[in-house]
Amino acid sequence: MKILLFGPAGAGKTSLMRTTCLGYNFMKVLNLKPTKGVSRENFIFRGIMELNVWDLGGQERYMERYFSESQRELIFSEATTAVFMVDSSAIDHEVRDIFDKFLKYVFEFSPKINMIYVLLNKIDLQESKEDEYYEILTKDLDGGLIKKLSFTPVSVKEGSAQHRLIEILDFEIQKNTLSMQRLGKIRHLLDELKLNTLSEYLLFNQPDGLLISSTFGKFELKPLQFMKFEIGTLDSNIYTIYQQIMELQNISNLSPLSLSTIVYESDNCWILVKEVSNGAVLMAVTSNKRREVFSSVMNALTGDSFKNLILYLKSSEY
Ligand SMILES: Nc1nc2c(ncn2[C@@H]2O[C@H](COP(=O)(O)OP(=O)(O)OP(=O)(O)O)[C@@H](O)[C@H]2O)c(=O)[nH]1
Ligand SMILES: [Mg+2]
Repeated sequence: MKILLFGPAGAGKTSLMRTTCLGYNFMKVLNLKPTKGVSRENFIFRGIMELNVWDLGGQERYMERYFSESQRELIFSEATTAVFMVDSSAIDHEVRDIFDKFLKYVFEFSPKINMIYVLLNKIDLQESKEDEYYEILTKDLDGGLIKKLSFTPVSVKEGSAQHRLIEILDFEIQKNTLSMQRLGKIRHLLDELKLNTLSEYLLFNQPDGLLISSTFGKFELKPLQFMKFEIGTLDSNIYTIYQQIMELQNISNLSPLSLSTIVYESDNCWILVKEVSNGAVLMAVTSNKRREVFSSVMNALTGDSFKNLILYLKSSEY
């Protein structure tokens, strides 16, 4: 799926893409350099849909190039989603001309697009004038055209821009038969894991941290911030102890420690977190703390249903 991220320099396009698709926090995008021309990146969104994001650097010299006769078709064709973003704290009347050209070429070269999303960004700033920008962008626009535009005041800093982009992309998932099939299959595999374990399972995508599916169905959750396990002091410590114990027991073939499952304990349940493959993290929440329940979850996480899930996630094409 080709996603166009378009708009004047400094609007926040790259910030939006990195925070949404790579799970970066805002601090990490504070000092981004301007994007040089076209930057294309691939992401797996929500674990089921491949995105090809075209993040188009907004400096004037690049704009001229995108609209030039030799390039416009390459840039604006075959897009499934088109997003136009502005910095509402820096009103610039010349952006209207860019916006008009953008609309013209998107509709001309990607005729399947029936909605263009306009994000009026940086409303966290006091000097933000999103209403004024809305007027500038829509003044004297044809009524039929306005119906094909969806304006949202947002802030990447506060998270509402990411929320809106996720909403837009979720809508694309719903329109995409293949993605819906994948989702159905994953849900089925989770339901199989759940069988006889008295636990609920949630599967998260990496790196965006979004919920792929769960035995509860789909619901709003904050993205999972999952750091890859790294051999730190505690781990290497444990490894040394483990090594010694194995020596004491005369076991020579020492297997590497894999920290693939973490267990959390609360007063009334266990929560197990396990990396499924590079791209996904599974969470199991038990309904109580009985010993049988714990061992049934451990069985599930090491058994065939889990293997089927891994195989499916590895095999499926987007
Ligand atoms: N206050 C505030 N700053 C933001 C917000 N979104 C982005 N910024 C900042 O705006 C600056 C420009 O962001 P970029 O993401 O590089 O903008 P861009 O649209 O990719 O710019 P070009 O690549 O030149 O087209 C960065 O310093 C961001 O930290 C926001 O919602 N609020
Ligand atoms: Mg950029």
